[in-house]
Parts: sequence; C-alpha cells; structure tokens
Amino acid sequence: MPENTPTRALRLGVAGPVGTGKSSLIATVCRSLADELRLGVITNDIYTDEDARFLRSAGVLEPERIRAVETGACPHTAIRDDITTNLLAAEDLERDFAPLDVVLIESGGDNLTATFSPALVDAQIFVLDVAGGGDVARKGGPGIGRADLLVVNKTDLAPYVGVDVPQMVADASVARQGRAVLALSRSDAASVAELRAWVLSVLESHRRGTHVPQDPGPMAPHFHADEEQPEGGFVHTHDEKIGDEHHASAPHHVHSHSDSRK
Ligand SMILES: Nc1nc2c(ncn2[C@@H]2O[C@H](COP(=O)(O)OP(=O)(O)OP(=O)(O)O)[C@@H](O)[C@H]2O)c(=O)[nH]1
Ligand SMILES: [Mg+2]
Repeated sequence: MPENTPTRALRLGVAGPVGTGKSSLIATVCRSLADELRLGVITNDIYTDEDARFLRSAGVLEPERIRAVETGACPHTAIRDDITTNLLAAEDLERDFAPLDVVLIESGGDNLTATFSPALVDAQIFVLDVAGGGDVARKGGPGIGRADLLVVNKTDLAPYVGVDVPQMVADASVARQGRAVLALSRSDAASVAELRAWVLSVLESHRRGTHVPQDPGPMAPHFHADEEQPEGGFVHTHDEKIGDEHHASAPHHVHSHSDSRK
C-alpha cells in the first residue's frame, strides 16, 4: 500500500505525562472499537515493554497486534525527531495485519512537553488527569494547546482530589482556543462513547482525504535525569534555535540531537 494515501491506516498518537492514563485510554479505545475496526498498537517506553505487556494482558486485542518500541534515554526523540523506528513498526503492523484501520501509538510518559511529529501520526491526543491538579490545563505547552484532542482523564477521581472538572475543561478550552476537550473516565460510559465517536470521526475524515495532520509545535527544552552523567542529568531541546539560546543559561549540559552524545 503506498504511503500517504487515505487508504493506509489512520495513525493516532497518544501523549501526556507519566501515569495520566495513556495505556488505559488505548485499552478503552480498543475495547470500544475492536469489534468494528481492525486495530494495531505501538507503545514507546524508555527501557521496557511494560506498556505493551499491560495492553496485551488487558486482552483487548490479539497480543501480536501490540508492538513495543524501546526508545532509550529520550522518549521524545522517537516520536518527534528520529521517528524511523516508530514508522517501521507502524508499517510492519500494517503489512502483517493488512488492512488495518487504526494504529494507536503511545508515547513514553514524560512531562508536559512531548508531542508527536505530524510525519508519524495523523492526529494526536494529549492526556492529562485530574490528579495532576486543576491548574495544569492552564499551563499550556504544545500538547495541551494544540493536540487534536485534549483529554482530562480520571474524572471519577475529581471528588477525591478537589478538582472542579467543568472548570478544568473550561480553562483547557480557553488555552486551546476552542479545540476539542474531553472529560473522560473509563468508568463513565457516556464519556467513553464520546471518545469512540471522536476516533470514528477522525477516521472518517482521514478516509475521505479531508483530514490534515497538525503539528502542535516543538517541545520546550526539558531535563532528563541521568545517573550515568557526572552532572546527574541533562537539559536538551528538540529545536536547534531554542537550543542555542539555552546553551547560555542552562544549569546542566545542553545538547542537540546532532551532537556527539547521541
Ligand atoms: N480512577 C481511574 N484510574 C485510572 C483511569 N484511567 C487510568 N487509571 C489508572 O491510572 C494509572 C495509570 O494508568 P496508565 O494507563 O498506566 O497510565 P499511562 O499514562 O499509560 O502511564 P505511563 O505509560 O507509565 O506514563 C493506573 O493505575 C490506571 O489503572 C480512570 O479513568 N480512572
Ligand atoms: Mg502507559
């Protein structure tokens, strides 16, 4: 199947901070759509295939349809700058199970900065959860501001963490200038139905050839803890221009992905 035709699978990225529920959201999407769509999943983890194993054990798809990419030190690189491993994994899945309708790609959980390259995914979901605090949606960043869908997850926990979900959704909608925001809990069937409908509507525009992949923009400079480094970690950027500025002020080693540390 040639690339870039509307007939290849829709590639849907799922990014967001550690533990906000990315794997669970993918499991929920699979559970609600596996009967009518042909699905595949790719997970990105720094050193393990834990997310893939979690999803296989959830029993929502045949285990062979769930593949893990181990990203090494910077999970962002594999979804943003050097996407080759993920692209190959997506193409392998699409070939092995042709035809597939949707390939879901989970980013490694990190902080608020990770975004997918539009060369890897056609659309992306950014996942926050209420446990991260009601303020986080206002903090912005490329994923919160410009992902195709922002999910405010685990709304069932809101009473326990003192978060006002409608307010958090309203704040997010302002930060996103009206782009889609969904309050989700895997235990709230109505919200799961909305997520399912969103995926189906993106798939429909993808098939019609009217869906245009958006780039939320590069991630901000960010810090990686790294016990093997004498400084204990390094700040880096995925944008050369920001990187140059950052060299002057960063307290830790700054590198770009073209330097010798890679
Ligand atoms: N209460 C509640 N818990 C949830 C929900 N969705 C996920 N969780 C829990 O949140 C925790 C993290 O979920 P994961 O799906 O592993 O999160 P993740 O973003 O994939 O995590 P990493 O891949 O490690 O970054 C798990 O204990 C889930 O059971 C939800 O809707 N409600
Ligand atoms: Mg996960």
